[in-house]
Amino acid sequence: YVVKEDLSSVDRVSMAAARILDNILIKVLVVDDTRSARTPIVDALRRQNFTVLEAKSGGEALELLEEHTDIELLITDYHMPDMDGYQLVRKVRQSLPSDQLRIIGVTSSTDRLLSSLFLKAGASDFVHRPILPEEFQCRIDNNVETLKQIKRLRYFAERDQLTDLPNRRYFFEAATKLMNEDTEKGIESAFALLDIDHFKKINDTHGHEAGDETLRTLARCMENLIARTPHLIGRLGGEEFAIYMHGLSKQEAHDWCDTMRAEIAEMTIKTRETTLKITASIGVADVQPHEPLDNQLNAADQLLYMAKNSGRNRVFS
Ligand code: GH3
Ligand code: MG
Ligand code: MG
Ligand code: MG
Repeated sequence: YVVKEDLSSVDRVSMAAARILDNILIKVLVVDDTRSARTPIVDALRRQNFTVLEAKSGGEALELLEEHTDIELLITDYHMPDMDGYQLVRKVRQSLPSDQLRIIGVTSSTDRLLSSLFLKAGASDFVHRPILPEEFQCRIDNNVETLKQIKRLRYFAERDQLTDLPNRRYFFEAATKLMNEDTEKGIESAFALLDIDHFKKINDTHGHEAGDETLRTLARCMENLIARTPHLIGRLGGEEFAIYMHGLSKQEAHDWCDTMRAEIAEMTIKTRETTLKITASIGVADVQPHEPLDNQLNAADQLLYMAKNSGRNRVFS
């Protein structure tokens, strides 16, 4: 925890620079029917390095939001011919909540009621015209900071602390979504459950710290194998990992897992005091359409149990 006032001016400059570099990743949509009103806002945002899109109407804005699902900030005028700012915000909020999209309404200072209309419709904030650059900057900064905090919280809520892999909760959510999509499109997919063999012995012989290092090394190994695939991995708990293999038949999933099993057996784990080797057993079950995720994983678990019983360091499907 760093108190801002304690930072040297160099730190402060580099922090500001880092913030501006970060902005390039943030896509902003500016909606106004009048070009001369839109341009100063767009220019100010571009100077701040934001990636900026423009729309001349509410209809155009809705199309752009559908096409660019990564837009995170919407700045919209109130008075526009086809759809006013209030209607636009109402429509947008039906599908995009404020943790995904921040909305800043722009209202003329002659009608002060418009700002409360914007907020009622679900806008995160508003500015009055004529826009004061200082105030505009603060409102942008605050909303961007909120977005960043949400991302940080989401990251930690979805990750396992020890291995940094997706955690059980995230895996269940994401795998259920993928599974339903694949089922709907008729795409074959499969689940694997992986469990380290005799992991307790590593803890007992080399200590818990060595056990933790083993889990981290295994996680990096599996992450590398998954990196160029559409598959999803998660740590379900302890020394048990799940993989959703998108687009693979049972046989293909079996072969893919066997390659992974062989890589794991080859891998050396460097702990503070020693180098270790491990093996793992894997159960692979193909997705049964319309079965809940729990049942799918139970099927993989039974196959994992059989892999353990028939000698470990093997894949069962
Ligand atoms: P098997 O081959 O049948 O799977 O044997 P095993 O020893 O791997 O299985 P068992 O379930 O008996 O032991 C799992 C051990 O994993 C027990 C537990 O202490 C350890 N463990 C679970 N989570 C962690 C962790 O986060 N860090 C460490 N170091 N150990 C963990
Ligand atoms: Mg207008
Ligand atoms: Mg286990
Ligand atoms: Mg085990």
